Amino acid sequence: MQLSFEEDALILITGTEHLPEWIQKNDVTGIEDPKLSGRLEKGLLTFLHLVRPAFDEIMKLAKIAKRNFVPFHVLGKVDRNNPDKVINLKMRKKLRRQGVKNVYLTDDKKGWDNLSYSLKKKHTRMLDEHGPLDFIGDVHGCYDELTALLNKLGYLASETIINGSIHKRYFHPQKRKLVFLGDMVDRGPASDKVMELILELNNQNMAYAVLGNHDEKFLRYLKGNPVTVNSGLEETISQVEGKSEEFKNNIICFLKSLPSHYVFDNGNVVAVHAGIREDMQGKDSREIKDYCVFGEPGEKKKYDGLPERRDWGRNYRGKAKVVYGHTPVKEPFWVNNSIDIDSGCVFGGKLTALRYPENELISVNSFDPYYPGVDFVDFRKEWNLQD
Ligand SMILES: [Mn+2]
Repeated sequence: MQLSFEEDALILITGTEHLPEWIQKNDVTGIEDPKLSGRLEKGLLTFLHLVRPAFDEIMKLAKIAKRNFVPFHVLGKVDRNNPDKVINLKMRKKLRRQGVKNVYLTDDKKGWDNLSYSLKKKHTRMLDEHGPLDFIGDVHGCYDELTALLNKLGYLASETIINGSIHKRYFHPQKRKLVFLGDMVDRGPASDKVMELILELNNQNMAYAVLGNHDEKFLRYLKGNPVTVNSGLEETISQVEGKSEEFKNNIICFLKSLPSHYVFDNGNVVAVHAGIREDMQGKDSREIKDYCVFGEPGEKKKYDGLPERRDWGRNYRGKAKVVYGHTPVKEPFWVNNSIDIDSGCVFGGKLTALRYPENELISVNSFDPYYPGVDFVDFRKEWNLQD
């Protein structure tokens, strides 16, 4: 039988004195090993071997896994003739009741010896994608500015006519690729055309995208879930009204497939909408998704009563460069190896791209303040930083 683990899982092997041969010894660590927490923080596959753990001990491990945002599995070899107090077949139910979903217990000796496992690749880890990459901040339906920016960045399109219809193929002479930082829709004049273009670029393996809070809400709307139609969603709805079901379904599929963030280039650069801590990079969980898409949960409230969620960069100490958007700033803002490149195009600012690895900023001024009245944030002033 073949089991399947996530690349960053913590797996408890129990009920047996000897580690099975199908486990890579390099991936095994002890509960007292000081390296354990480092491994979990980095999201490395980790096997832990405890012969007869107490139930509380297993629950403690489940908590540690949760704190590190990694999946937890319990693999146990059970001896039917010698029922153990803790490791027995009844334990499965008990663990599942406590929220440990991945429990594999067997009393089949042969089956145990012949187990094997495969690893599920984390879709947030794109370590082999070395670029060069062009990160683009919140587009918010600004189609004309987007095409102008792609032009300025050197993207070209060739047109061929197949069966009477025009097919556009995009390419960049330097083989560059695009990374959209979320909030592709809402507020602006042509979210429909922006989505159409990004879907096409993605189809042609020319573009990645991560999910933004506006995209997430638009997805919920398209799926027919109840949403409050405000903050520019009304524009997007009117723009996709009357479009084909196929087009809307393609958007649903695309948005559903978007990860909370991407880690590129051997872990050197991270793309995310609102922000991300170092210990979350390359993993995924409900909590990480919320953090990446909506920002750091905070106590401080904005004027409209919604939580203020933008302080994460101030405390960021990670090695990876983090490129993000979400909070409109007059000028892209570097702090602690992170950069906010949402320069508020839809509010009358500009649409900005960061070229990686060059670290060069390229932007196009907004053609029209489509959605005026939003305050640009000045992090320098807000955090009392020196120039
Ligand atoms: Mn946003």
